Amino acid sequence: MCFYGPVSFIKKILPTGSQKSCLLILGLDNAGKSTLTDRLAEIFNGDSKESNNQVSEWSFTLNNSRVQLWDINGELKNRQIWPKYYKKVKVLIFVLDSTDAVRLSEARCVLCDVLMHQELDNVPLLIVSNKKDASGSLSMSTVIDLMGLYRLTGRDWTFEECSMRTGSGVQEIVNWINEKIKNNRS
Ligand SMILES: Nc1nc2c(ncn2[C@@H]2O[C@H](COP(=O)(O)OP(=O)(O)O)[C@@H](O)[C@H]2O)c(=O)[nH]1
Ligand SMILES: [Mg+2]
Repeated sequence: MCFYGPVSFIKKILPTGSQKSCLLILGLDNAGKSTLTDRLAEIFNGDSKESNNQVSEWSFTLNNSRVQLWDINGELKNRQIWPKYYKKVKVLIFVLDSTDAVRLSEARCVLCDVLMHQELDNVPLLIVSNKKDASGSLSMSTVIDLMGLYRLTGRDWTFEECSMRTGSGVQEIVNWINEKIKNNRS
């Protein structure tokens, strides 16, 4: 099923024409995107710009640079709005639920589809394997294997294990964002 909302609503949730560094957080529903977004918003002292069922938008300052963060809903019916954001994206984070082996194969297809978009060719990618605190969380090597990441070559990508619940790995994500936003400006 596809999402067809009123034009005015779609315009409202699309990115505006600012020159900010744009950070996009994608992944399947229930992966932990919004929990990560809340943590980042707190750490970076973000201002909430928009929040509805499709997208949560934040703005913050990082090393004197304005950063716009979009956390977009990962349900199937909402994934068709993702490409509307790709043109402006400078940094991409893709969140996985490391406890859900079945949906990792779905995540693999979805990530593969995302990376087919040429607008994202030179965009640094961080793949976050979330929920490391939970029982049944799969090892890094298993997640990499199930996601087929050994085939992901020719682009700047990194893999990070974390738990949004305990906070483990969050600092590494923050460091990665800092580094990539800094590189963006130079
Ligand atoms: N155990 C555990 N649960 C988490 C973690 N991160 C998020 N969750 C839970 O997973 C569910 C989905 O999280 P949410 O951020 O809404 O996912 P989203 O759909 O990707 O935005 C919520 O019940 C969260 O509390 C984590 O690191 N560990
Ligand atoms: Mg969410």
